[in-house]
Amino acid sequence: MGEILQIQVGRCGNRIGDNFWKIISNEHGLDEEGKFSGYSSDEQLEHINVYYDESQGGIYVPRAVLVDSDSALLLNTIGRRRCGGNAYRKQNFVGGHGGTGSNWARGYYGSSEILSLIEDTIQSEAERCDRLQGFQLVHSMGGGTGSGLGGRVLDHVRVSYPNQVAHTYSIAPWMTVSDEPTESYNVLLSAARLVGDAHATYLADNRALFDTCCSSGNRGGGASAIPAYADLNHLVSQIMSGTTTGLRFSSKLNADMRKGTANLVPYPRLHFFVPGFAPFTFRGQTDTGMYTISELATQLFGVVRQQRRCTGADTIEAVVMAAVMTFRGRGLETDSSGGIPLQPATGWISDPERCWLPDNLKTFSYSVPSHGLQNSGTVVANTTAVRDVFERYCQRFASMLAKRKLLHKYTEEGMDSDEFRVSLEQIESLLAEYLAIEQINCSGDDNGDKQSFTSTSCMVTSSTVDECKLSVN
Ligand SMILES: Nc1nc2c(ncn2[C@@H]2O[C@H](COP(=O)(O)OP(=O)(O)OP(=O)(O)O)[C@@H](O)[C@H]2O)c(=O)[nH]1
Ligand SMILES: [Mg+2]
Repeated sequence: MGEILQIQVGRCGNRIGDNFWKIISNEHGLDEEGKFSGYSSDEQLEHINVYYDESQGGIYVPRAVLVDSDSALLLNTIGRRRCGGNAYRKQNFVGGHGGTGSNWARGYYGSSEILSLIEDTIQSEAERCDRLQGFQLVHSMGGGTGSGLGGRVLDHVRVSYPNQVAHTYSIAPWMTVSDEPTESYNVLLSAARLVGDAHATYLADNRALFDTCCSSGNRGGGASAIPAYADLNHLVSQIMSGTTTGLRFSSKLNADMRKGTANLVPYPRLHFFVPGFAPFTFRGQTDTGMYTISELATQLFGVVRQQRRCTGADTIEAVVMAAVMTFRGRGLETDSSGGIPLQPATGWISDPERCWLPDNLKTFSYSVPSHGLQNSGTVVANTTAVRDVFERYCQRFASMLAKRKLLHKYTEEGMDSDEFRVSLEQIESLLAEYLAIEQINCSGDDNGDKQSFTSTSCMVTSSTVDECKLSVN
């Protein structure tokens, strides 16, 4: 299978990217130096080339470019250690001389020196590949580096590698976790770029991650009841490991980046996915439980249904257009195509006449278990509930823009204030497209059959927001 290059940008992008490598190195049997010490080279190394480059001496090096406008932070957090298979190529660390101060424009229009270093590093990685299939950007949408410089890097790969696929793992901010006033600008400016430049965006929402950690009861081991970034990152990395399983391990239906999401995207712009993982575990904990497919599926459907949205007093239904579920572990039952027949009791409509996409629930199973678990499942859903994330920043963005608040910070970096208006319009039109889907859904299909859609939809109500503050480590 073709190779994938991960580009991790900014503090959040690098922390999560680093966690991802730790988890998958473990799943592929790589020790802390990147040497294979697993149980089955057939199973664990068959597709190792997708994410790792084999260097001299049998060391598997993560195919990653690590970028931060603040090089000290990058080196202090990641560069000084070599654990969990993170034998990064040291020349792939690209750092600048200071952060952006949470300013998208400084990240996007800032130093051309760092940009050309990044481009050169990407090029040398691409030249090492036999058949590069695509890029995977990991970044926060709230930080100036992750959003701005991350967006610039995405522009670059789309222009310079037009035949390759570009996916992003994008972390949406949440005010309880961080409340930099410029975050609303950064999120929407970033989202506007993702609409046109990414083929697929896995949207990890800090609000949903935080709520999941808060509502999951006793953390055990005397750990604090308040989730830290490391707890949220544990969940995101599990999701990333789950969503990339089909790219890294064999199944009857081998997937690549393009095929893996083809069934999820009815229209190219509507490519923002809500991901979920089951069973829930806290960071550092394992779960030796053996779950059946239907137990896991029930939890995963629950994750999708938990995506809630509230617009004023109205309760609106979010529509799940399509979803992919991946199950992992030994002894899972599959059908002849590698898929898993789910019981109708899970409440998913499979009638092609009534779905946004034919065959709108794909299931796959893989025998290699997730790190620390016997059985697990991951869901990726294309649901109109993502409006929730964008809407909560749209209003703030528009009101700050109307008062021209903090605009000078952006225009000082060479940004035209018109770009704010264009980005806002871009996101508003995206929201209108999602809304149109909900309205068609509410008014029924061509046959006027409203009831037929209700089981693919999630009732949305106001989400309970845990007000505890995040302790940042
Ligand atoms: N889930 C998660 N979110 C994070 C983490 N670190 C920061 N964030 C969120 O990301 C946003 C800030 O982004 P950073 O990655 O810190 O910023 P940056 O990309 O380095 O950009 P600068 O503003 O230039 O420092 C805020 O919304 C934070 O809540 C992390 O480790 N995990
Ligand atoms: Mg930073």
